[in-house]
Amino acid sequence: MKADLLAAIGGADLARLEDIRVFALGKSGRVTALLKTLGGMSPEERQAKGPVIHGLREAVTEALASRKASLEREALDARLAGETLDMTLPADVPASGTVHPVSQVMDELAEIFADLGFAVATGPEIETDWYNFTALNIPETHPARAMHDTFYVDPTSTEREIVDQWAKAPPMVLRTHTSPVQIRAMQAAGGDTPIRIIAPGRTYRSDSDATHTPMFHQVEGLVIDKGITLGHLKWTLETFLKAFFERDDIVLRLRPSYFPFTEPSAEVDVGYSIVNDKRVIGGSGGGNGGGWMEVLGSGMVHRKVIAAGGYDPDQWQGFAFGCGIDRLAMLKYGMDDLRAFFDGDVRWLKHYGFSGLDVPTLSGGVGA
Ligand code: 2NM
Repeated sequence: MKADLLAAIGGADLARLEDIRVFALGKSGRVTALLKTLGGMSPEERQAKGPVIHGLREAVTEALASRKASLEREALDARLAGETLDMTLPADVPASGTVHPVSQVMDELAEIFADLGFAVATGPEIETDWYNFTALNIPETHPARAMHDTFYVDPTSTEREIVDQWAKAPPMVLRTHTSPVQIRAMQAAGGDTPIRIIAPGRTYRSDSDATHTPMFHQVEGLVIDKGITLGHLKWTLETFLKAFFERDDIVLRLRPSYFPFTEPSAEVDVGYSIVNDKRVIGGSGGGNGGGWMEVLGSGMVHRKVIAAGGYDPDQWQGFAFGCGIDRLAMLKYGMDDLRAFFDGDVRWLKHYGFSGLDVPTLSGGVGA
């Protein structure tokens, strides 16, 4: 039996080896059966046959183990011989993502205004008519409320949630600006603390051409305190624009204008110069072919808006401003078609995308 088993083991592959193990050493295996006979033997017989049977078991066990080890070594050797690694091949560089220009500009805004003590505030994109219009002194009859400008949440929708909401508090709109965030921030502050915030985010208007997309990004700023003047507004915007465009020769012009939520209101123009036949922000504002470009809307927050935010307008004043983030990005990074911003074409992103490590601060240099 020993000779037969050892011969079989010597010629077996891995699967066959397991069969042989079960055949010889398994619960009802041949060697196991022999071991069981030892119990019924006389002491003399057991003394004679015991070592032989145990020797058989050891020999088979050892042969199985050594055959298994040598088969596994052979398999590994074969694999190593087959799988060669060419260390001279160039490394596979993983594609790295880029920061979208709108995200980049949002980061820049947050960084610059953080240096001026402004926090970033956010709020819902689906708003009530009250937060989007009424609180901002935009009367029922104002053209900004007309259907062609504002996206109303569909009152005829069969969506249960929308129908319920409409029944409770009509009507809901996609916010047309981020100003409702400022009203919410004023209410949250409780009417007795100064406020310095910017509110960046998505806004929606029913408008679409080369310079308008139905969804666009806006940033608005709000300061509420006692004794705030137009001077604070102008200094803040000048400081911001110098940091944002990374130039010291920024010139500003405040032009009287009208917004329902500010009084007085001013449009903010920034001077541009002509460099290589192109408009570049900085300098001029008139001479050498340069001129003015409108970049922001601004003003002193209207008494009614201060009151809607829960502040006493006889004690608290404030200034506010707003502008399109997409437009700021176009101006700073020389992009021309706004629609390309939201096409999701990665070739465009490859060209204009950012590493995310070059955010300017007030003191210049790379942001923390
Ligand atoms: C602008 C222009 C002028 C503005 C006003 C407010 C608020 F909430 F305080 F009333 N937030 N933003 C504002 C003022 C926005 O965007 C062209």
